[in-house]
Amino acid sequence: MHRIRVYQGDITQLAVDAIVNAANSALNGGGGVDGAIHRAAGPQLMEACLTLNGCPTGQVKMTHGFELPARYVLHAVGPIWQGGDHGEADLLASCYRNAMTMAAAEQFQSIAFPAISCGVYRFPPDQAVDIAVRETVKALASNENLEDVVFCCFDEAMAERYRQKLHVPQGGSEGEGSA
Ligand code: AR6
Repeated sequence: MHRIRVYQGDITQLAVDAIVNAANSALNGGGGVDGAIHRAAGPQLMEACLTLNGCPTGQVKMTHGFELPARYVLHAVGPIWQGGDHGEADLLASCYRNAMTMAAAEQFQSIAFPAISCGVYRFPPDQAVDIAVRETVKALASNENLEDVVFCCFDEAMAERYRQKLHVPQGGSEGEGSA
């Protein structure tokens, strides 16, 4: 049975088939979750990323996880929020869709997403959570293999947004989604 859950903490600690990175289009590292993933994965991750010739916004490219507990990293490039009329919602949806398509192709059983674009790229979090949940639920309907989809949030406020959207009891650190 498919499970969607909310986890508050550091995505680099999760032993899943793939964690998703909120990368930039040069795939050359940065701050936020991207920086944390590169630090935890070790220098081989940067070497691997720099062979990929970047990644357009809305697209996803895959590397190994190297020293991470996760086997793979799906580098997704979210849109920079520019007011909402520059295709930001579609581009963010495309990140989730493409990551879920890749997870299906690779027959992953587990995947963890950070809140793509919700940090320095300033995407409004409520709208981002709507998009993340909508696209993953849609993709799960045609994926028999994926058993564990984790929305990993660094901070409590963001975790609570996902719990509300997924109807997980308030304050629960983890739980089943019913969206
Ligand atoms: N685990 C889980 N979530 C995290 C972690 C972590 N270790 N660290 C931060 N977050 P951001 P963006 C949350 O800024 O907005 C980079 O420099 C954070 O609280 O990492 O897509 C890239 O190179 C927030 O909710 O990503 C790009 O240039 C969410 O992750 C740019 O930032 C995303 O925040 C991408 O910006």
